[in-house]
Amino acid sequence: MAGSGDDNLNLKKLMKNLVSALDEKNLSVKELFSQMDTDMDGRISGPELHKGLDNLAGEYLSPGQISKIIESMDKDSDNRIDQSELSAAIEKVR
Ligand SMILES: [Ca+2]
Ligand SMILES: [Ca+2]
Repeated sequence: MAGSGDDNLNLKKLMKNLVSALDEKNLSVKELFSQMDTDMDGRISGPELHKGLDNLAGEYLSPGQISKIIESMDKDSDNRIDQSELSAAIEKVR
């Protein structure tokens, strides 16, 4: 039994979709970051990521999936994605 349910996330595929959305819109990582960081505190929080992925890549994800993405990118474990963490994650799929 797999039983992984809704939170079973293909992160690699998701990141690829995000990167192709970026390329399509001709956005740099910096521009992506500032579009997602709506309160401009220099970090992307769960709700900001949720909204950003929905807007940019058309990916509507569950809170559990969002936490997994943050976990996978978050190198300094502050539960937020900063610009270098985002760009490292994007470089990995390019
Ligand atoms: Ca923010
Ligand atoms: Ca972080």
